[in-house]
Amino acid sequence: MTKRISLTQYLIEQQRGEAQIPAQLRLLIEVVARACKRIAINVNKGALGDVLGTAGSENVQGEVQKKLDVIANEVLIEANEWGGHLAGMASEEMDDMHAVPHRYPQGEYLLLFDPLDGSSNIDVNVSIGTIFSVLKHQDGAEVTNESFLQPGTAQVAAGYCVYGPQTTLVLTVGRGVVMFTLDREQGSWVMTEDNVRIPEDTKEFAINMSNMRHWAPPVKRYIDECLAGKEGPRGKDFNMRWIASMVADVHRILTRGGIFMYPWDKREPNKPGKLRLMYEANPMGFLVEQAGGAATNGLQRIMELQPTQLHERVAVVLGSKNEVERVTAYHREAQ
Ligand code: AHM
Ligand code: MG
Repeated sequence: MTKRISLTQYLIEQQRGEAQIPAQLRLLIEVVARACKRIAINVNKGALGDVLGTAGSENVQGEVQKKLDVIANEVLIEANEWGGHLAGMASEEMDDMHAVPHRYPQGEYLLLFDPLDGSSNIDVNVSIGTIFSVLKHQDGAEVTNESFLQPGTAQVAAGYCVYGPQTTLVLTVGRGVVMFTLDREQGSWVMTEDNVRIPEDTKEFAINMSNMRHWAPPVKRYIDECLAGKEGPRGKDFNMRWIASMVADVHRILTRGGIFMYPWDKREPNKPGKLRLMYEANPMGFLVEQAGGAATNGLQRIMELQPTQLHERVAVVLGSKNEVERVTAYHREAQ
């Protein structure tokens, strides 16, 4: 029988081994993983559980919240509040950060999450996910929104859970990327990939093509060259995939390579991009880099950007290294 490694065993080995992750961080990751199991149960119920449709509220970004956005947010808060491993949480679905109530012990970490990414796919039964990022909190300091404004390079762990045909948890503690698949009969996370690597080259791109007329010239140039295929300057045919759930698109890239882009565009020129730096771009950037890929905003490495607000948006170009470098070079040339 092949040996099954559970998430718990992996984390205990990381605690003892070279990574030496502290016990509180191990607990935090286990709690997030447990919350993802509960979210998966709700996602799977679908129409049977009265979890589909809108919640009748808007988040701080003026986006209509789905019932499952709200449920997933509550599950993550409830699960993480009382364990003593956190000082505070921040979520795409909450205006301000959520401090751990005084009745519970304060921990050393800050947890950020997009509780349910890909909200537009919930009701149509397409893969969605939870994305999370972990930062260290300054000892003894009061927790405020500013406490979270640390660059992606300060992350001590990041990951996501994709609720698709399989439920998969993808994780980094800064020592490569590992994947776990939920074994529903046992209720446990079983390691199914121990060293995820993104190929440096690819023939597959992911971008919302309907925005083409709004793109900046470097993005248009890159995609035009891909579309020109064998006869064009790239000398090879490209394939396109766009799931419209960042989690699912990034999961494909971590599985077989590719490039994902949500660039700045002219629709709302004052917004740097659609995706959120703290809940989406930073954790995905960390995972992608740990798997040998790259992540930029077209000009700079995403993980080095200094956030100025909790719900900051950013342009995103990530995935296979050589393609990300090409898009970034096109932006630099156009400056
Ligand atoms: P969400 O956090 O409200 O779900 O929005 C983020 C999503 C990403 O998952 C996805 O990459 C993108 O928005 C889809 O955008 P579009 O609607 O332009 O296809
Ligand atoms: Mg999202």
